[in-house]
Amino acid sequence: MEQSTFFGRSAPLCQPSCSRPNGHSLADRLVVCVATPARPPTAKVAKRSKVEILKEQSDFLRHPLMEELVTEEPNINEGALQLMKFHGSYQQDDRDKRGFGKGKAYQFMMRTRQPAGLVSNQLYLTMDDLADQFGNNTLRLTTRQTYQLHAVLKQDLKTVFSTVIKNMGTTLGACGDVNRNVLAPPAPFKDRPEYVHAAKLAEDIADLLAPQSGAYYDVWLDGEKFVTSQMETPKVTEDRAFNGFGTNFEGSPEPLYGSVFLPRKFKVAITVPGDNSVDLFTNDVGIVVMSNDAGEVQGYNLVVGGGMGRTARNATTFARLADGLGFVHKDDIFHVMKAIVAAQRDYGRRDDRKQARLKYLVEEWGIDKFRTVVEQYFGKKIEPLRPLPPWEFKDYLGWMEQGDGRLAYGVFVQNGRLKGDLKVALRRVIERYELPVIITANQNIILTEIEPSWKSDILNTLHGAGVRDVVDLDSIDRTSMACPALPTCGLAVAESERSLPDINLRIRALMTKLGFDEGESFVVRMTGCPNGCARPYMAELGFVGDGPNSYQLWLGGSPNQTRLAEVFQDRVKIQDIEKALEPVLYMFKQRRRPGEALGDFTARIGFDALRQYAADYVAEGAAAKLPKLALAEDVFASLEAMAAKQGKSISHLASETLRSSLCT
Ligand code: SRM
Ligand code: SF4
Repeated sequence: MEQSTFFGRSAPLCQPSCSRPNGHSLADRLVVCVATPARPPTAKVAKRSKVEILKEQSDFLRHPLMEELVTEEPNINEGALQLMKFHGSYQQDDRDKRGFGKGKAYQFMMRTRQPAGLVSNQLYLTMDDLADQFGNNTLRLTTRQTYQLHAVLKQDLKTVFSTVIKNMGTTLGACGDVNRNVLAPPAPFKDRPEYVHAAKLAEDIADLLAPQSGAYYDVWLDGEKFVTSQMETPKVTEDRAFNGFGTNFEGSPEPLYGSVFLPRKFKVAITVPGDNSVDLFTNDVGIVVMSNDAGEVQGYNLVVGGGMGRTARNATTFARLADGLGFVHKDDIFHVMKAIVAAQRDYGRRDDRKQARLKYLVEEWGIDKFRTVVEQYFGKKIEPLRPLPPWEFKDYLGWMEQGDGRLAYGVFVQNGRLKGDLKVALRRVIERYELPVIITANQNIILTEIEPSWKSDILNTLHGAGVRDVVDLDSIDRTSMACPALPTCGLAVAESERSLPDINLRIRALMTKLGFDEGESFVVRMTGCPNGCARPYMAELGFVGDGPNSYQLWLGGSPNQTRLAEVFQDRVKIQDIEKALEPVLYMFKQRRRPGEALGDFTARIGFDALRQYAADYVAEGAAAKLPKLALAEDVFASLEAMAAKQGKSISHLASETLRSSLCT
């Protein structure tokens, strides 16, 4: 029998309406009602951002979008484009085509929503066709296991949306102030129940938190509600309707979100102990499936308040790792998720969108106060976190046994861009063998349900298109990611996807010059602005665009994405990347501990030491241009021995020693 827990304000004993519809009666499960938390005062109208008013006046995301979609203009107005995000699309313009007097070349980006990155064969072929017919012949696999289709024209939107919906896809809630795509490991293993459970839970939570008003079908299917939305797990429907503790707006078409939805986007990732293929700590909510020794799911560890987004020169915005919230039992997961969402809904900032993510609420309140408020909406105590093994990053590339006699094959897609021969070859094998696929949170794709006898044909087809096998990949490429940035992203201040491949090659060349082994590697991530879409603040080496052709360098993230990086240097021009990196990499090579990763090294050694080293560093080849100095032989010999001992070059140690004695 579960422990009864009274906490917070004095609460009445539970009324029947408060018992959870989970089969337990009050006799065998003493649930305690807690009064609905007081909402922020209504007497004084709080200041609200413009987007809040637009949401409220939209009739649950319908107007003015419906009107704007049928005008002759190539674009839609501000009100409509804000609503459009909730439907899964952004208005953009091709920034390469901007020019004096030309006006903007308007186009739309459409994002799908696919819990756990699972894509049916039918949807894969549909998206592939849509990219050719209505997009720019490419598809983008995203860092949240979804597709982005770029360059759709306004007049084609309805065709594109309705085609996706009718082919078992959806874009509802892929963007906007709602729950976004729910991540789960792209593990194709049929004999690992914890992974199967994580993927199913991703789907259930996506359903639980999906907008309910029907506006999506009104806009894109003229009101015809498509069958996919009616197939949700019965417990999801039941728990969504439950309103024992003030999570729901009774009678509202949006029972959880209400008419103004959430203050900001909301992101959830699910994983199993030890597998950090989803960058768990960067999400608003991270869920870890906890099983017993027999492999039966017992419940979930929860972390909350992660996020990457920053704004340039605004120190009140920052990347943040999620904090441990606690453990909940298996049957309670939907209730606790609603409770967390309700806390963010009611207490998240609505006056300033730059401060509106859950991470700022958790930061301001502290995790204990946040937990207490969540418990009020949840109706019971959240238990302490249960112990976990260390985290590991898994990329799911190459051949894998599914555990049911079939195989899966993880294909590397540089920066997630499916195009050209690769796109054609993938389509060929996916169509020929009717393969479903999984998109990873690292912008790659996994072909699944492969019979062993198909393997050589699949490999021949892919190799023929230049697809590199996992063993032939450069290890820097393999774990690196870049966001789309230019030319489609309206917020980009620097290149990203188009620049990173070349920068990776330059980093590899520098490492070769410095004598690193060929297999030496670290996690490199790049974004074209500080918003952090490729999660650069978790990388061992992050490039964050801070101006045209200019980047901040971030160092110190861990290889398993559990530690935040810090900014090491601002405004590094793209042509000066080697100059900035060489001292860091040289010091790493000289002074690392056996097997130490770059991110762990830079975090251990500290930025002061790194910067001092860089200031004294004499780049290879540069010595010829510097003033010469003759030394007595015994001094040189001592210097040489000391330099070897300290892992420094002789010039470096000489400059450092002389500077400290002469320049104080
Ligand atoms: Fe992102 C906005 C692309 C994952 C943080 N993101 C954008 C927009 C829509 C630009 C805009 O608002 O006009 C970008 C569209 C670019 C284009 O041309 O396609 C964009 N974000 C992406 C994708 C495609 C990057 C990728 O390389 O895959 C990812 C799509 C994921 C998805 O399927 O939903 C993507 N974005 C992320 C992530 C990573 C994640 O979620 O794991 C983050 C950091 C985590 C987080 O949310 O804190 C992220 N995107 C942002 C932000 C900053 C949010 C903040 O809290 O400040 C913005 C700007 C905003 O929301 O105001 C943004
Ligand atoms: Fe655009 Fe910035 Fe996100 Fe890159 S990180 S896609 S530039 S918003």
